[in-house]
Amino acid sequence: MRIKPYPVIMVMLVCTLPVQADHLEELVVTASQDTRTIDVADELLISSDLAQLLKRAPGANVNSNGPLTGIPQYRGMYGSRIAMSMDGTQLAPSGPNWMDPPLSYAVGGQLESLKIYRGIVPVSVAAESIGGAIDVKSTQGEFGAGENFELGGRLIGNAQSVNDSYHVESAVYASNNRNRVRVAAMTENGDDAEFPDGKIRPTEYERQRYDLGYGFRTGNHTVQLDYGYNDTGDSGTPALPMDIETIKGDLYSLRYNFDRSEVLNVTVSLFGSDLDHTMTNYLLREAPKASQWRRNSASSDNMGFKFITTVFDNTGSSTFGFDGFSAKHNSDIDNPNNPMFFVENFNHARREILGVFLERKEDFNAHWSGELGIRFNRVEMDADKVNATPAIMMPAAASLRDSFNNSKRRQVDNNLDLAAKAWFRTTDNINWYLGVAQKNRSPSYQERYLWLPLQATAGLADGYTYTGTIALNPEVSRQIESGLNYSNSTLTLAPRIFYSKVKDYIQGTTSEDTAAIAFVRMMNRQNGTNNPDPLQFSNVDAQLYGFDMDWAWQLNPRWSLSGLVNYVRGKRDDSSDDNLYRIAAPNATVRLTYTAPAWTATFETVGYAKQDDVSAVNDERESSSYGLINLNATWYATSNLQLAAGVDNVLDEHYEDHLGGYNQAINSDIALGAPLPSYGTNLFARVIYTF
Ligand SMILES: [Cu+2]
Repeated sequence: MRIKPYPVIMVMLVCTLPVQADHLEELVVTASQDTRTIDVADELLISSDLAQLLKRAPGANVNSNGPLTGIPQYRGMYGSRIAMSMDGTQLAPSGPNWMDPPLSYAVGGQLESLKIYRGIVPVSVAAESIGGAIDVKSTQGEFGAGENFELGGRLIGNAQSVNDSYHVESAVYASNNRNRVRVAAMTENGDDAEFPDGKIRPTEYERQRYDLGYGFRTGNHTVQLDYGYNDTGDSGTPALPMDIETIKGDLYSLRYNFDRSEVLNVTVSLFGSDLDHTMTNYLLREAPKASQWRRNSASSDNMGFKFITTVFDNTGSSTFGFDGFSAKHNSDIDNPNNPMFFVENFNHARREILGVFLERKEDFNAHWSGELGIRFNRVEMDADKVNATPAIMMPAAASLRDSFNNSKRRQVDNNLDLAAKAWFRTTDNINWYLGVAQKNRSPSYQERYLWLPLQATAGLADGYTYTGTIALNPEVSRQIESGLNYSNSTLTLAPRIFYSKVKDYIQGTTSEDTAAIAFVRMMNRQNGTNNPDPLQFSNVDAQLYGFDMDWAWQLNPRWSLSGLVNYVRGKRDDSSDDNLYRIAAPNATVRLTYTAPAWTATFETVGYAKQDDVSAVNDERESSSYGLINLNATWYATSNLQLAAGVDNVLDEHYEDHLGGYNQAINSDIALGAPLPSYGTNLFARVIYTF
């Protein structure tokens, strides 16, 4: 991938506003003071999992349970702690194990940019952003200059050797000065991936995606209507107890924008999605005996809106607005060999959030600037009564069902978020930064309403069954971070240190529910399994702290060096001295890039330290250090044609990503419960043709 040092002007001029990628087409990762924008079009991402791109921003990483399931991690927080928006819309995954994380609904080639907020997220950006925020923008096509329609488009194809996969997509845009239309389609397919000692089964995947968009513009007003259809077929998730059979999703959004540059900007959006998902433990992996076949049919119905207004004045801008999002989840388990068997895993589990916010950005003078934000959120959750065959047959399960059905399941949380940031520019080269915030996250529906011990944990993939706790408190994080942005004509550095104290951090703890423990032990006797006693989602206290930095050094007009350094530590902050689970190991990346007029080439080394700060309660295993070498080159053959090729893991290193989970599928090459190995040497090539 190409990285050039961020020009001096970027850090200097962009005091409070995120830089738009299109202003700086040269850059792959665009830095502003508090965001990193990855220009997806220029980015050489071959993986079908867009989340892998996050590894190119400081502080970010990915929890992976399969080839399509990357769950963003940022500074040690992950899952629903990270807000994710796509063109201003959001969605809740249909899978109770996050087989379809929100980011999996974004299609690489149709994206303009992937923006990661650095550290404390402005309250205007997302309702709940305790751990960070990611903002994805798709390419809508540009309005034309005159009344005649112009046609353009893009064709992208790539292939990789490690899993014999291909990916083909095309987008066609037609537009004049008032109308724009977009039609796009994508198909991709991969086989089980190889590692140096065999194959990782099942990691095959198949997915299709279709998109339609229409925009209308008159004067300063724009209306945009978008529709997307996602169709994922058989796809493996070896770190989880089941594999994806289908994920079918309809995504809608309607957006109105009024934009008078530097005066007033108003956006109103309405959006929704209908996501349906099935998964099984018998189609892609070796099936258990007939009585233990399980199929889970799950869905989420999502609806939301956002109204946001920004008024600009001489010294800054004020943003205010309100937003809402509601998600309704169902999840039912059956056994195709036994029509009598059923489990109502989640029955109309609902989560509704309404928020109102106010934010002020101010340039006080040539040296000082700041941002102040306040947001109030009201979260209301509820779930309907449940039942299951085990609850009819076994007293322990009956007791769990009855206590769930007889409890007050409706819960309301009132959460106050605050964020304050200040920048102080001492010289033309250095900009100091200090930020403090209080951020909340109300529990997920799994954390509150998982009534029967199951591995339905939004993708924790620790192999434990869990039960929820209806009365959980929201997590409250109090955060402080500091750092500086340094930039001269050849060198850019942006180090940050951060510390968060999280009150009521939600973590699985050893269950004290005798019915839940009895149920798991009884199932073990019945099925000949040896699942450990269950965990229960509980409020504990935690702290997370660390350091991250990206840097770039232009050696001369042709050669540049760039890289990342990340360190995060997460541990309990209550009577337990345990560590937090699934925290990225310390790591660093260094890239050497040669840039010629028509091509670039990059030599990349990635090093991960061992992770021995592991969670005892999650039975997390320590992981070893490793180093990788990756190579790639891009040739801009003509103004319309771009060719790229490369090799990842050149030395075919056998290594285990600490965030890659443990094997739960029978495989002669990898023992059950062993850490899943990462991919071996991968040759890849990509063609982009623009017309
Ligand atoms: Cu699933």
